[in-house]
Amino acid sequence: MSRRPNPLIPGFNPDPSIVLVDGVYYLVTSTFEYLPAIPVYRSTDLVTWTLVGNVATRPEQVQVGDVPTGGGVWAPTIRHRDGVFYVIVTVAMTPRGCVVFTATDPAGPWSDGTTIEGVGSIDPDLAWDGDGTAYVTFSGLHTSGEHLGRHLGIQQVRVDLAAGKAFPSDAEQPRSLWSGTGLKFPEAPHLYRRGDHWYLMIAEGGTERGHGVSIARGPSPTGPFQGHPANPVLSAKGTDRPIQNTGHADLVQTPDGGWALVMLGVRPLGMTQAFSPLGRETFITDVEWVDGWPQPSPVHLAPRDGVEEDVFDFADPSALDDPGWLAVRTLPSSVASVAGGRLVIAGGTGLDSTGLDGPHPRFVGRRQRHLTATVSTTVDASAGAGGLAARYDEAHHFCIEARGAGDSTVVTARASLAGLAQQWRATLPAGDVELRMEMVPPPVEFSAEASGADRIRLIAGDTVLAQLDGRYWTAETTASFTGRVIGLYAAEGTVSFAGFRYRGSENASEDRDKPAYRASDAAENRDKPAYRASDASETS
Ligand code: 6LW
Repeated sequence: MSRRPNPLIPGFNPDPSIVLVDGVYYLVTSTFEYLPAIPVYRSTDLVTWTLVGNVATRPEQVQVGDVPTGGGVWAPTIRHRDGVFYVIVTVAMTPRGCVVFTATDPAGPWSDGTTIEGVGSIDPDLAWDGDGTAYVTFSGLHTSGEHLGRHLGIQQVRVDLAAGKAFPSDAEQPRSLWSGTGLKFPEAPHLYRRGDHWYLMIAEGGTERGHGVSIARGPSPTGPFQGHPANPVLSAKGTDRPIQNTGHADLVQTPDGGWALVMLGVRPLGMTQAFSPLGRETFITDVEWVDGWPQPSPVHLAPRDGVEEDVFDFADPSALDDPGWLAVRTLPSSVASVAGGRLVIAGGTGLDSTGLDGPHPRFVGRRQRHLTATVSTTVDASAGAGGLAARYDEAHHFCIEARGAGDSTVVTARASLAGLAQQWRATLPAGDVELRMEMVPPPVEFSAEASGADRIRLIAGDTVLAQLDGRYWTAETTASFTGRVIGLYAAEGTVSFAGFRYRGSENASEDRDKPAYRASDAAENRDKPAYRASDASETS
């Protein structure tokens, strides 16, 4: 069995879809209310991935400016035909609805996007039959309107992609297809042709612990489909595997002529109750064909070794053009600018809407990709208030905020969850202050401390302001589809930052089938900062 890294694409990267074109893989994931939307990752070996761009780099493409939390860009599918790449996606709870974007280079630019009238609901897939007729197969969940929450199972329409319409015939109402074994939320359909069969793969059981992948096959893209006798063919439900919630998969051929599934999953930390700090990430597993059916292997944990670093000193005025920066409901360039070796953010005027509790925070951030991570910045808050923040959504974030106070700087650590907030304060000398967040997995032992998620320390200069149990900023507790995004923000006035540094690593186990955390790792880690220079030289 091949040993590809897992997570394949770590951090906030749910709902992966993948395409292979001329020996190159492109993979896209969901972004919800963040911009730019829909990252495009590129690889030639399914191991090393580069973020080459994003599909929606212009706000008009997705119109998420006022989208409610939980809405926005859900579950793209990427496909290729006749030299053109297609991404079809639902921009949930916005007028854009089901949109098809095209590009000849997946790094961009992508088109403005055409809304496909007649495809409501979520998780659209795009496939063509031998005649070139395009089929959109989707999950019939109503996300708005009088039937909000109603689920019509897996549905399909033929579409005229250029006109942006389901076929103009009264008969061409969405048709119901095979919808799994009866588990809740049949979704994430993808259609494939292999040999004499068309395969309809779906997710069912919901995107939490019951999640799984089920498959059916039939003679045509419209079916009739017959389910695999042993569905779901992949699920971590009820197992003690370190990767849970596996589902929402897409099938692809591997460089060696085999097959693989990419799918979403989470890495829960803790004990019987467990919590996933990074949200839903992208994983991969091998697939064998048995009696004409795809049989995925269980998904193994295999984190990459070594230390990964992103260091921005802002000497480069184009630093914010890096495609990994994200902002909330707007582009990073609308929130921040880089000048004179610093990143500058001006706080908003209406604090209710522009603070971290509001829908339009003055915040630019990057995905937390490792369970052990240190993020730091150097801030000058002499003309305002702002600092370092980790965000899931408006109701779930923590931060370290510096505020100029004449000949001193007041630093406040704040933890906010579900409308509750606690803060810790210290007074430091005026001028630049170093702010730092350190995240490490919990110890593995029977203790209250071990039953939570990661341990988080919020630090200003040499002062540890707060230590948090990370369980309150996880996929399981935030009710948000996003993941942890950590970055820089301003609450008031103008704040400037002399750098942004991210260092992440995994305590990879020798035995890749076992959880990555051992009691011995935890005991070693408990009382020390997440990184020492010697860690880097040992592992890189
Ligand atoms: C997505 C659905 C799902 O549309 O979660 O896990 C939804 N799968 O297929 C949001 O990511």
